[in-house]
Amino acid sequence: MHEKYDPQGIEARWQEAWAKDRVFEVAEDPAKRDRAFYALTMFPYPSGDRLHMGHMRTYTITDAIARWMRMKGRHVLHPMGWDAFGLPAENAAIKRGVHPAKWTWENIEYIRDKQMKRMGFSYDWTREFATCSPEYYRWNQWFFLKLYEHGLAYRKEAAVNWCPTCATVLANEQVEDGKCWRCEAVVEKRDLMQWFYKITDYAEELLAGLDDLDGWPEKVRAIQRNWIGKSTGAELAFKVKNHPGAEIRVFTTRPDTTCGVTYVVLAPEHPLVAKLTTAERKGDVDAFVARMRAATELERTSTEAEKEGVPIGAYAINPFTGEEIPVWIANYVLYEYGTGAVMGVPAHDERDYAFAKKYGFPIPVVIEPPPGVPAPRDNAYTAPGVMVNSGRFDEMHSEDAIAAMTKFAEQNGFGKSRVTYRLRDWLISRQRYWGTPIPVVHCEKCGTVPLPEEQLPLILPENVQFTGHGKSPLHSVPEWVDTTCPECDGPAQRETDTMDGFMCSSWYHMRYTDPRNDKAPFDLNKAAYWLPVDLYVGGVEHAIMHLLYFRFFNRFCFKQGWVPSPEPNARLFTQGTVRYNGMRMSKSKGNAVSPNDLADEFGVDTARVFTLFASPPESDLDWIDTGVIGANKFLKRVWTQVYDTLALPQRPGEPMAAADREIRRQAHLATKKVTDDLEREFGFNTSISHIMVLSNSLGEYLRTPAPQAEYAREAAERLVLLLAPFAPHVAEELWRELGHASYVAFAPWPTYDTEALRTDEIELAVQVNGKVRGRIRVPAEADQKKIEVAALADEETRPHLDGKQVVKVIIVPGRLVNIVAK
Ligand code: ANZ
Ligand code: ZN
Repeated sequence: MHEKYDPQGIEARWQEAWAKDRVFEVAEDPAKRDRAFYALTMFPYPSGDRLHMGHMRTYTITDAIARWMRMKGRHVLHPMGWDAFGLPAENAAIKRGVHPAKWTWENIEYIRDKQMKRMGFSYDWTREFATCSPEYYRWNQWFFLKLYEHGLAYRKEAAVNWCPTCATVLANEQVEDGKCWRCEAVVEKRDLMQWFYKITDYAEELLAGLDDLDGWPEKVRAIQRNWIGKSTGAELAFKVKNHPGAEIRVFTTRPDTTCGVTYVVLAPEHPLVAKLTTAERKGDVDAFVARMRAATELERTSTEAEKEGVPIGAYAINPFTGEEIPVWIANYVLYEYGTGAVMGVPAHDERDYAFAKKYGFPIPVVIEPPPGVPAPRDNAYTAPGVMVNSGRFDEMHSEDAIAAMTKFAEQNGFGKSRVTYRLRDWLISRQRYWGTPIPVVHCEKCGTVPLPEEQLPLILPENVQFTGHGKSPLHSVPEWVDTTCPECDGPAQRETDTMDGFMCSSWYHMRYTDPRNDKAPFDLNKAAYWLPVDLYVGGVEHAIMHLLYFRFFNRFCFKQGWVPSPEPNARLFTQGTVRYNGMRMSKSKGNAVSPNDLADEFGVDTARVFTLFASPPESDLDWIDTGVIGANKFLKRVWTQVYDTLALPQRPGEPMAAADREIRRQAHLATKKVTDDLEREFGFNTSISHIMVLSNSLGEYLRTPAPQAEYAREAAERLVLLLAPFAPHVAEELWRELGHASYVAFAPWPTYDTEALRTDEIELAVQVNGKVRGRIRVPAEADQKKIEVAALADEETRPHLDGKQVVKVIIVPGRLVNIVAK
């Protein structure tokens, strides 16, 4: 009998057994279809930094759920893989001369073998893949071609970060405080032809779909709603004086304010700027435009940024009033949003008010506050009200005027109602090496030609130079770049942009359902069997980009009939961050707690239990070293208790005593509480504390004069079963010791007997100043305080206390309560 808890020994042994018996590998079994459960954690980027407990927490959360689901009889798919393309690999190549592939594969091996596997996560490792392998990224290329066919992939000019010294394009992450990460030269903007996915075509359905995602945190849905940013309003055309045929189209959410427009503003990039600027204004305007191009969008439009602009010398005509108003350009108008032009209404928009004050525009009021509401002093009135100075629309309610004026504009051919989204198309081009090559060629004769599917995968060449200078490293391989056109067989050049890494993570959940398929990205039946993902766990920092692209891709595939649901996952769980000494745990802050060190010192079950116990999974967690020791002591205690239980002599025929009834009650009560807490909100921390209570009760029971083997065993078995999702290795070991021949990982989750939960109650008489006034029923083990509260709350007794003050409550145990009142 090995009574000493030797975590490293048992952990290695059970991990080997799970692998040997392939217990977590799953296939599509038709008989289990209704019980299929797909648990997925956002897969890691195999960087040079090793995983710390902040990462491990996420995997532990999903693993605990996956294990719990198996015990509940679900058929669980729980995969793991590697989001393996990305910039750090390329930076390592530039800085240290290691090839990105070598660097990446070495990291994967370390993290998989020395870290993930050691934690005992119940993954089906046969489904593992890395997105940087051609077996995976060929399907990125295939999806690109499908999107292209559907008009959802296109090329247009867009700005990139450009380092003039290195003569190279920089990723956003390589720009630090506006300077190059390598040479610190000031970064410039350059326009290049780049590839985009037309996610804006899906804006409305991505927005509407959020309403049905009730398994997602409201916080994440709100972030996405805001990012998609739907605005309803009107597009209005302003004619331009002395420019017959020219029209400035503005987007406004407030067409009701149009009679109060005192200027019109174009974005500096707007094509009309060049056309409408007068000769006298050209110098100032060109200088302003150049300055704006150098600034980032954030700098230009942040609420703190001073609003500034210059007139271009042209005049627009208000389509409602016929008034002539000046045309300006200004920093705050975004070219990419709406129509890239706005009408300025100083009296009813705060930004316009400030701008008008600064540059001296008139501020005519066209909406009065409703009667009784004061107009603001020295500010815009932005709420609805009564229309004034607006001709035929006067006296209308301004909210009705929105529709009425839009209709008028429509009837008179100068406007229409319009919806705008803040969402922009997804720029997928990266001028880098370590990504999926975009499968198109550029032919002088045929233009842009997509590769035929049979030519996939288009393999990333290996022999490239990483200098950090000049064009993308792919340009250093002319034998790869120079090719023939699939259409005309003439000379052509390959596209040298690679795809954004988010492409890989947009459909990986589909690939896990059929990871070795070399005929298609996945088999439709397999996808239909497992999808949608039942539970997706990851960081809230992915609320926008990844989770939006993930939804976009899934919706695209759903439209083609490739996946069974429009949304990729039913439930989303975002875990809190792990802090150490008050700061977010990270390698760069030097406060990363290594899972390997914990495993060596305490075993991984301790690391898992502490991680889940220290705080609710959605909250931040403060790593406390003494807490780890506490978790370790708890497991040691459970260990000893199970062996003590096994050592009890059998005494058949013994009647059930009060202590026996109590330990049985505790065992069933813990079962109920853990089950309820897991069902409700993944309450791992409270679940573990219920298990601790059960362990305390078992300890007490074992110290009573005559504990019975039968009841101790029932409590011990439940202790082990309830602990199994959290501390799986300890649980497997003790389960075998308790005489079970199969894995606890698949043991049925215990149910509870409501009869066993009942406590014995006793009746007590309640006296007020010595006279019996009522009777109460309380649990036999109720303490003084509980009895007192129950007596004072008793319906029959209460009237006799009216107007009196309770001086003292005397309890005669088992018999009565006497309330002394004056
Ligand atoms: C006139 C007006 C009067 C406006 C008023 C508001 C209040 P959201 O809700 O964010 O969609 N706008 C339109 N296009 C713009 C652009 N490209 N760059 C910067 N601002 C732009 O905001 C829509 C409002 O933002 C529009 O309605 C327009 O100002 C401005 F009392 O038009 B409004
Ligand atoms: Zn051609």
